[in-house]
Amino acid sequence: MRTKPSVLVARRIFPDIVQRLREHFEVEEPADDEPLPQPELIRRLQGKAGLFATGTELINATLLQACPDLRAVCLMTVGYNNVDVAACAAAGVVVTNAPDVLTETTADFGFALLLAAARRVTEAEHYLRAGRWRQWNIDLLAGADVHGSTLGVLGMGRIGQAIARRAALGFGMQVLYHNRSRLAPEVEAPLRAQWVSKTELLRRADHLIIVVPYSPQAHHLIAAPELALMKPGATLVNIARGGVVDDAALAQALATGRLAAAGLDVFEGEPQLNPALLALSNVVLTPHIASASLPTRRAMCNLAVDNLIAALTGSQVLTPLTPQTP
Ligand code: 8YV
Repeated sequence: MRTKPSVLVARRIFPDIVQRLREHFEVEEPADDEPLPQPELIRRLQGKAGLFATGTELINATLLQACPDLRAVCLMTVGYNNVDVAACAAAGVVVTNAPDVLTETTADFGFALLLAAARRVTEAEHYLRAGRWRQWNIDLLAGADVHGSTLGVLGMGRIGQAIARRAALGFGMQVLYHNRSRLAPEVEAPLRAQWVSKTELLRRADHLIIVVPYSPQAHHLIAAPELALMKPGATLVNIARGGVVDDAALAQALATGRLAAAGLDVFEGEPQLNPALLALSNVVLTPHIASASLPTRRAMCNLAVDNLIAALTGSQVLTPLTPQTP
């Protein structure tokens, strides 16, 4: 009998998804649900042909050199800034991510943060729970309108486009976007979105939502100089990656009232947070859950499993990041 290839599942996932993996592979599950530091990851990957990765594992040349049996790294995330894709390609290791399956769920959450920040939803709840609601006031917790305002989308990939559709069609917003490359006219037109320079985007947006992938070039793409260009009283939402926004500069802009509010799902150095953010009431903070609906998390896992099966049986993977051999 042929032995099944071995795969490592980096973090705890749904039991039935592990069961699916067991139909094809010898599976090692994590002993606990802690992120694996690279030396431990390397130790566990010895003799493994595949890795089911969850987005926080560091996959670089050091790991590849130390794990000669590794043939596939299949991420359940769309972001892959934790993986040196070029080094994997050079080592003959297939890398896949999980685009598309999380687009709409993540766009929903971007809107949830935008609405919560602009309309002061969590601040209002804290106020009420603290027993501070005594009477009606004309401007009690009054915020900014979302409908009919101007939305700036920084990064116009799949998730940016899903947000633009919601904004234009559902909320009657004017949508401006900035991306390194302008969308093709046939993609742009149904979104009713207009490409502008980054400076114009910052100057004109009532609400700015950040959806660019992280890369060293995107580090602190929004820092003090960019925040200074934004409209006084604007809202900022970050569902991209920690590090794209300079959190200290943002906290400062929120503390002075230069920006009215922010909604943040990702942070520099997460799960640690800049304490200045925690001290503010005009920021909605969530623990990197933009893709976290149960159906979507399951779809992300299943796509990673489909990719692992394809990669380790010599078929074409569904969503490759490394070049595929024809
Ligand atoms: C993940 C994400 O949950 O897919 C991504 O890139 O940011 C999220 O969907 C997160 O990366 C888990 O680490």
